[in-house]
This record gives sequence, structure tokens and C-alpha cells, in this order.
Amino acid sequence: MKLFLSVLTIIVLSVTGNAYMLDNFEDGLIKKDPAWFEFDGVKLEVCENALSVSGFAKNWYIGGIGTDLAKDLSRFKTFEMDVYGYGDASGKIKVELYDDDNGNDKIETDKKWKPTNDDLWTSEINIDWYGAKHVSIPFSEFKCEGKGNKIWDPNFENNSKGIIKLQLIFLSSTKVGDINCSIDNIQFN
Ligand SMILES: [Ca+2]
Ligand SMILES: [Ca+2]
Ligand SMILES: [Ca+2]
Ligand SMILES: [Ca+2]
Repeated sequence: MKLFLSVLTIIVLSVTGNAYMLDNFEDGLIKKDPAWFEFDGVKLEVCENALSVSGFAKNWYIGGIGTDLAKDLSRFKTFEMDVYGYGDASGKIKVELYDDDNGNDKIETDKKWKPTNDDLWTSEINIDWYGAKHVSIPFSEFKCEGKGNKIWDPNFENNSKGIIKLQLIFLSSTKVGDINCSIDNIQFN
């Protein structure tokens, strides 16, 4: 019985103990734990313990949110979150992970906000469903933008602070349109 229980404990720990939950919005606060910053035309509200996102697009683009990570993500394989959509053409979310390659804990950017010395890893979620869906994107499926070494470096080697920032960019499904979705349980797994 003892052996059975300890085996069971190990199994339970391995299922629940691995994820790094960045935000489940249970505290109702956007600027705390973690502190999200927002930019451009995005409208945010914590509603039923999830982040409700809306806003109007100018040329597809609405705006975004971001938070500083400075985390070693090397033991994780995927970016995950729950996305609540409102059917076809609910909008798109571009996930951006900033990988510090020149070891200065900063992302230097050009006028178009593209990194000049570091990697930017991106993946796009097209929300075309109604209701909640768990989205899981392996890091290996992220595309490399920016001007770093084009290698996924999630660790603290060479004075780097690993993956130092996460941003979510919200886009409309049409050139002139809007976005309407909720996100929750943003995590690395
Ligand atoms: Ca929640
Ligand atoms: Ca919070
Ligand atoms: Ca840098
Ligand atoms: Ca890199």
C-alpha cells in the first residue's frame, strides 16, 4: 500500500508539477503578478477569472500586451493558454517570445520594434472557434525573427537572462474589424 501511494504521488506530481503558470487571472489584477503592460488600441478587462480582450483594428492591427519574464525556460517544451473565441473570424493572436542573445538583459529594437541584436520567436493563433479551447504550441514550431543567433536559447548561459519578454499581439481577421476573445491560464509546459 505504501509503495502504491508513493508511486501514485510521483505520478500526480509529474502531471501537475511541471507547468509554470504565468497567469490564471484569479487575482483579478492585470498590473500585478505578473505586471502586464498594454499598448495601442487594446481594451482589457478581467472577467470571470479570465482576461477579456477587445478593440478595433487599424489595418489588421489592434494592439497588444506584454510582460517581463527573465526566466530560464529550458525545462519547458510548449507555450500554452486557454482561448475563448466567438466563432469564425474572432481575430488572431501573435505570440512573441524575446530571446536575449547578446547577454545584456535588454531587447534593443529598430524603429519598427524589431530586435536588432536578439531573437524574436513568433507563432500565430487564428481564433475560429466558439467557446474555450486549450492551445498548445511547441517552441519548435515558433518562427525566428529578429537578428540574434537564430538558435532557441532559453537558458542563462553567456550572461543571458534567457527568454526575457512575452508579448501577445492582437490582430483582426479582417483589415477593418475588431477582436473579441478571452484568454486564461497562460503557461509554459
Ligand atoms: Ca482563470
Ligand atoms: Ca494578476
Ligand atoms: Ca539583448
Ligand atoms: Ca537565440
